[in-house]
Amino acid sequence: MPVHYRACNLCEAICGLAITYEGNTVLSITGDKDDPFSRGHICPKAVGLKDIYEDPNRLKQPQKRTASGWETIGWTQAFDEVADRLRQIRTEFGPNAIGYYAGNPSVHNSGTFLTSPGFVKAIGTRNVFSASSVDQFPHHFAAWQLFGHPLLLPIPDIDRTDYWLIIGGNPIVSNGSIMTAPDVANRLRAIQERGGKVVVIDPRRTETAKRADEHHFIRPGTDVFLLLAMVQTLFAENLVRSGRLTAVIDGLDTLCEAVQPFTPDVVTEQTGMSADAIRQLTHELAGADRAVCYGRVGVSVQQFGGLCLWLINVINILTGHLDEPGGMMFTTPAIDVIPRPRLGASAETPVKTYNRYGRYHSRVSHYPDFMGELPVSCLAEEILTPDSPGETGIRAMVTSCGNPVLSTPNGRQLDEGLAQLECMVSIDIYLNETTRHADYILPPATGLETAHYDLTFHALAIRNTARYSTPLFEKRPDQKYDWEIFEELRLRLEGDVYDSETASPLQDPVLKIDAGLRYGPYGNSHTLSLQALLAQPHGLDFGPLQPQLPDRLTTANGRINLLPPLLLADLDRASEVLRRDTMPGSAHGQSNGSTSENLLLISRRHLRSNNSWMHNAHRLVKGPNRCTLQMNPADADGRGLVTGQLVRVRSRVGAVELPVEVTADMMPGVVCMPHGYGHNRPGIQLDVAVRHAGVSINDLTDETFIDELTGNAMLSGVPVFVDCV
Ligand SMILES: Nc1nc2c(c(=O)[nH]1)N[C@H]1C(S)=C(S)[C@@H](COP(=O)(O)OP(=O)(O)OC[C@H]3O[C@@H](n4cnc5c(=O)[nH]c(N)nc54)[C@H](O)[C@@H]3O)O[C@H]1N2
Ligand SMILES: Nc1nc2c(c(=O)[nH]1)N[C@H]1C(S)=C(S)[C@@H](COP(=O)(O)OP(=O)(O)OC[C@H]3O[C@@H](n4cnc5c(=O)[nH]c(N)nc54)[C@H](O)[C@@H]3O)O[C@H]1N2
Ligand code: SF4
Ligand SMILES: [Mo]
Repeated sequence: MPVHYRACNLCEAICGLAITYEGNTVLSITGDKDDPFSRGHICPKAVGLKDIYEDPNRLKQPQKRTASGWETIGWTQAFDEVADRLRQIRTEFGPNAIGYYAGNPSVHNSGTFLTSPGFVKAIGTRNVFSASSVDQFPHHFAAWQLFGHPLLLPIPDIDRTDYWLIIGGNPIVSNGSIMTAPDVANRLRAIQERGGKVVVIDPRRTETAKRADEHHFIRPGTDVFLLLAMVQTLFAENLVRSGRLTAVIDGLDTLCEAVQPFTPDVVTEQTGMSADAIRQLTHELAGADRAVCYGRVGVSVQQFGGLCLWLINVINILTGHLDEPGGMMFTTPAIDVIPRPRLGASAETPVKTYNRYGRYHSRVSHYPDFMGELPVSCLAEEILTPDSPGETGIRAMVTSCGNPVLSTPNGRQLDEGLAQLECMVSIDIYLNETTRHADYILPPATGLETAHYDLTFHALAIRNTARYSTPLFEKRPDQKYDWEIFEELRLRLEGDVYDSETASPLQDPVLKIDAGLRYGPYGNSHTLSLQALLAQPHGLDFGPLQPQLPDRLTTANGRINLLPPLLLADLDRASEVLRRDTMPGSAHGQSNGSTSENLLLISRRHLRSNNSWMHNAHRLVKGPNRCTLQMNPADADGRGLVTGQLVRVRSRVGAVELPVEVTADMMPGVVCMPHGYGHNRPGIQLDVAVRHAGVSINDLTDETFIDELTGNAMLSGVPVFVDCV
């Protein structure tokens, strides 16, 4: 039986797969034991690739909304009509009248990754949004402020660490994020087997917490105070050892002074963590030779996400754990997209620094842009708020690889906004909660039908690796690749006239991948190329991460400023909240109505789900209902609730009903539900998912709760009220 080897592109772990097949049928999907990186590991979602390939609901040809329902049309008609509609709107109202939203699979898909930016540029709009602002803007912000470029993200070297502090991440379920590490469970166990320790800080006793050596509950959204107290302790107890980096860091004294008020005792009440526990953690982290402090979605989707990620980096720097084996390190990816501005810089041509922040602002709430995007929390208001003098709102949307109706705060409001658009185009494989509003759906070939090089996740991996996957199955002649869709639309939108006869030919992005490999760090001297990778179907491992500071810094002066002005200013915002006790949901917080009984809502993931879009794979959704509200027994008893009972959860923006699940895994005062459910909207074509509809957590999250510094949504710690139905 033939076997096809490829990387799974469903999550960040990029596991190697061995797929046996016959003709056009997948017979089995197992882990590729010869993949040096994933070593045979896979999770249950891998079989989802077969389900997606075979899914009768998956769209393969363009769909057009007509008075009598959806109509299948040809590709040329679809490209021409979409381009005409968008061009008309651009001519009449200007480019900003067209909005663009890119969802998560955009970065799991090299075709989209390499060609969608050209299309967005051809539209010329500033109204660009993505899932990054409900996910990892704070990581990019901190990397930019400290190291000079938002993509220069440090990765925890967990294979060589002896102390792993995990704050707001659940890698046993998520399989790791901003840390491509297939088989986290065994890597975590290896830390323990070599005498190391794993500590988790999380308002829920997660699957990762259960395997760790220690777990501490923390009140949602208060990590900034924990982290400030840790930095304060490092200074106060003389634990600062910045080692090799001492020569390149600035601002140590200013930082020491700025954190002085935040002693462990001062933050205890807010965080719910004892001062002793905070001191102990700090001593352990500082005392371990090889240690790393790592934070992920839980600390990013907060009111002070930017400060949290900055502080996590600062803690690693001050304890000598940045750019050292076993600490936070930088990758040397085979294709490196981060410029090296210091190369060739001189007095005449000074270093060109990154400046894509605050160059323009959103029309209604005046949020600053970051990385060429605006916060998705303000997308709905940009559609729904009438034009202001000299500035038009969004009248048309293009979505690609995204389901923002389920994945962004106050999804109901966005639902309403999308329904009012003059034109909407979705590049997507499903007719779902978001794309049901489209006038055109353009479905690309996907998964097993496509070639893939993981530009993003090799750059975020705990080892330097590279792998190229060829398509397993040929796409049908009437299907298009994502890059063909973006390129066809780009060519039509770039000029005022488009002539298919004279238009330049489309360029397969594989050429860019080949060039990237050849000119990358393993290219010229190590002769890496596409050809070389094709000969290595199990992928290549170039070894562990290497220290590379200060050379890798892209800051103007080649140094690290520990307390950049934007963060210093934001520290005042945090101090003020601590002083006046105005966290959302706190006694004096800005919750609705009576505050005495509110609970704080957080989210969770499940091993068998992938954000909002894999609930149509019957093998992944079978079993007990997973869309439940987890609640601590003390909170349940107080409300007379037992497991299985239907409850109504209310927030400022909406209400949902779902069964309660009483569990001591939740911190008292905190409730938790999964995100990505809510497949109960009319007009969607997801036959399996609608039978496991659940309700959407983002019908409760609040678009006005935002990290003002970075523009990231605050999804954690939303005040809610829970009553019996
Ligand atoms: N409350 C709460 N909300 C959250 C989160 C949370 O933890 N809590 N997590 C946030 C995070 S981290 C993220 S990343 C976002 C995700 O938010 P989104 O990216 O908006 O949502 P997804 O569910 O990933 O939707 C993926 C879409 O891509 C489509 N798709 C799948 N494969 C392909 C393909 O090959 N090509 C194309 N064109 N389309 C494809 C699917 O049909 C689906 O419509 O959600 C965020 N929302
Ligand atoms: N199976 C599966 N895997 C996935 C996904 C999926 O949907 N399903 N999604 C993928 C995506 S898009 C991403 S971005 C990654 C995310 O990867 P992770 O960040 O590892 O995953 P999460 O489950 O979101 O973990 C966030 C943790 O933060 C905790 N938390 C919530 N609020 C707070 C808080 O205020 N403070 C602290 N300290 N902790 C808090 C939550 O309880 C949760 O355990 O996972 C990816 N992998
Ligand atoms: S862990 Fe992620 S990459 Fe690995 S098989 Fe599961 S979904 Fe695919
Ligand atoms: Mo994400």
